[in-house]
Amino acid sequence: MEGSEVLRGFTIERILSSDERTKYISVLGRYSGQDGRSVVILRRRHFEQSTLPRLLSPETHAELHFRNDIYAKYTGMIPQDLGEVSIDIINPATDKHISKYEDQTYHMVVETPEVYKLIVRPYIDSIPASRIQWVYNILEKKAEADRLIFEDADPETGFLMHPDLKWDERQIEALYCIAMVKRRDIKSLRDLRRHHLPLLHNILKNGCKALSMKYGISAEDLRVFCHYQPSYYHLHVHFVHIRCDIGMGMAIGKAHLLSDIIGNIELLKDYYARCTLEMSLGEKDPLAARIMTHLPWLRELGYQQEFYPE
Ligand code: M7G
Repeated sequence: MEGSEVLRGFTIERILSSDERTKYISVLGRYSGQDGRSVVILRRRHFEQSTLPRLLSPETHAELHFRNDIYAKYTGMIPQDLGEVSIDIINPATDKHISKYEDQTYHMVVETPEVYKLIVRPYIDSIPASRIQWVYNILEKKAEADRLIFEDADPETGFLMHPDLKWDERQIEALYCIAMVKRRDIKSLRDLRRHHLPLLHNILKNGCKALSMKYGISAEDLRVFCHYQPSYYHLHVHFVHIRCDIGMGMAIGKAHLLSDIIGNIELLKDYYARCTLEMSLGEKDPLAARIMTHLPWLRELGYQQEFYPE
């Protein structure tokens, strides 16, 4: 489906989440004639400085609400072409997608190496490879090849850098890019060991350099981090402008700075095999359900999970 056709036949089932501050709403629905469900995410765009001369001109029609002394409030109708929204569509959406975009309660979960081995890793291994088909499409240049920012083709230490789905490349303060590693055997930061240091150093150094060359941004203005847990289990690194507020995506218990990851592994070669990681998990995340199910027998084995509610 292209252009104006993209929302034809879509009926709303329910709102998954909405955020007034970031002008964001995610909606669950169906396309007529299709069995699966879809998630549509709408985001209002921030004002671009270059459009201000038009926004603050008679092209904007203003209707007065009230006037009081030196204060006045209006509702403005801005020129049609400046009122764009960003629309992301996931079709068909899996239960995991729906839970990811759904408003929910979060809890802190403590993942010891045993919990990782006994619960989390089997869960990761049970996820169908098709969930990261979009990653393989990027690596094989079957998708987004025209959006490629940088490529290091080395099979061990190489990566590809692209603008993230969350960024439309309009405003530098909203910069959000993603470095996808070439090799396919690293699921998450839990798999990282000392022999991966050249890969990690390469991403940090040449990822920042590539963004500096393409967008003129300096390394000091970038947060460079991995998520744990990530949504997609193929190692990738987030590069985000320091002024870009991505909410939970950069919260403690989710974002791990790449420079910290490197430092930890430099101190202890198998740090991420031995450390306990505390993380926030949404109640509707399938992994949270697994951990809840398995905790009773882990407790019998002597495992203490103090923070997860009964
Ligand atoms: P994550 O840490 O696995 O999950 O990061 P998160 O969504 O909880 O942060 C995956 C990153 O890949 C996110 O920043 C997504 O916005 C981004 N992403 C997801 N998809 C499906 C695509 C895609 O098709 N193209 C691009 N360029 N980025 C994507």
